[in-house]
Amino acid sequence: MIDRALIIGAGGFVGDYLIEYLAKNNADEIYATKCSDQKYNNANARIYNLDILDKESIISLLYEIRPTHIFHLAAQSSVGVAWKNPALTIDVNIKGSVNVLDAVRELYYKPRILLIGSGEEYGHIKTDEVPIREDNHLRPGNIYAATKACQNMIGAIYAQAYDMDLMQVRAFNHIGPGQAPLFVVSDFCKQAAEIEKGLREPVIKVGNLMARRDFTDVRDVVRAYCLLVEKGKAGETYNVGCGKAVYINDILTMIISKAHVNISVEVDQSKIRPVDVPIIEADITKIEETIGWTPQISIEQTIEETLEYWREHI
Ligand code: A2R
Ligand code: GDD
Repeated sequence: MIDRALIIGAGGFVGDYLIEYLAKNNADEIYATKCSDQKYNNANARIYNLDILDKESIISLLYEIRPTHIFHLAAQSSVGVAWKNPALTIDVNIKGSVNVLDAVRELYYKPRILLIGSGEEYGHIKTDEVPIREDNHLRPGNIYAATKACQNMIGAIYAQAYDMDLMQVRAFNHIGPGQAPLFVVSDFCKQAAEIEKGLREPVIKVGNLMARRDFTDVRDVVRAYCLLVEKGKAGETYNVGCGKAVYINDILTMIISKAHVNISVEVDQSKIRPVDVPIIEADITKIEETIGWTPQISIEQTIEETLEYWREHI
C-alpha cells in the first residue's frame, strides 16, 4: 500500500495511466506535477506546477507533501528531439534528475524513489548480448540514451553514498492510446487515421524501418512500476520491456493492414536519425523473478486501440 504517491512529470504520456493504476490499486493520496504551460488535470490526483530545473521549488513541494513514494517521470523523452536539442535534453534529464535527488537528500527523509531510464541506454548491443540483461555494458548511441545512462549512474551513486531508497528501471518502448505522435506507433497510426479521413494523400511518411525495438503497452508498464515500488530492491535497476523486438517495418505493415483504405509508404529523409541502433531487446528475467510481472496486452491490441484513438481525436 502507498500512503502518499508523487508523480513528477505527470503531464506527459505515462502520467495519466500511472495515476489511474495507482487510484485503482495502491494509493491513499496521489499528488502529481505538470509543467506550468501544460493544461493537465486528473480528478484522482492533486496537481502542482513544477519545473525540475528549479531545485528550490522541488524542495518546497516535497516539504509540503512529504510523499512516501516518488515516481520521477519528467524528462525530454524523445530520441529525435534530443538530436535537435541536446542541451535541453542534458539539462532536463541529468540536471533535473539530480535536483530531484538532492531535494530529497536536503529534507533528510527516505521516500521510495523510482527513476525512469531507458532501454536506449544499452545502445550498440553486440549480437551475443541479445536479449540484453541489466548488467550489460552501456554503449549509448544517441544523446537521449547518454543522458539516461548518466541518470542511471548518478542514481546508483546516490543510492549507495546516501543510503537512498531508490530503484531504477530501463523502460523499453512503451506505446498506447494518447501517446504523442513524436513516437513511431502513434505517428504511423495518426497518419493512417488522417488518410482514412481524406486529410492527407494516401502515403505514410516513415523513417528507418529496419530497426528492431521491444514494445510494451503503457498499461503493462505502469503496473510494473507500481509493483516495483512495492516489492523491488533498493539500489537495483530493472528492465521493463516485453522481451521480444520487432521490426518497425512489421509495425507499419500491421497498421496499414488495419486501415480502411489503401496506403503506400515513402521514406522521409528528415525522419532518418544520424545513428539508429539496429536492435534493442530486453531480457526481463530479473523483473519477472522479483515481482512476478509479465506483460499481458498484445502489440496487436495496442495498435488497434491507438489507431482507434486517432480516429476519434482528429
Ligand atoms: O516537454 P513537455 O512539455 O512535454 O513536458 C514533459 C515533462 N518535462 C518536465 N517536467 C518538469 N520539469 C521540466 N523541466 C520538464 N521538462 C519536461 O516531463 C512531459 O510532460 C513529461 C514527460 O512525459 P513524456 O515526454 O510524455 O514521457 P513519457 O512517455 O510519459 O515517459 C515517462 C518517462 C520519461 O522519463 C521517459 O524518458 C521514459 O519514461 O521513457
Ligand atoms: N518517431 C519515429 N517516427 N520513429 C520512426 C519512424 C517515424 O516515422 N520511422 C521509423 N522510426 C524508428 C526510429 O528510427 C526508431 O528506430 C524506432 O522507430 C522507434 O522510434 P521512437 O518511437 O521515436 O522511439 P525511440 O525508440 O527512439 O525511443 C522511445 O523508446 C525509448 C525506450 O527504448 C521513447 O519512448 C523513449 O523515451 C524511450 O526511452
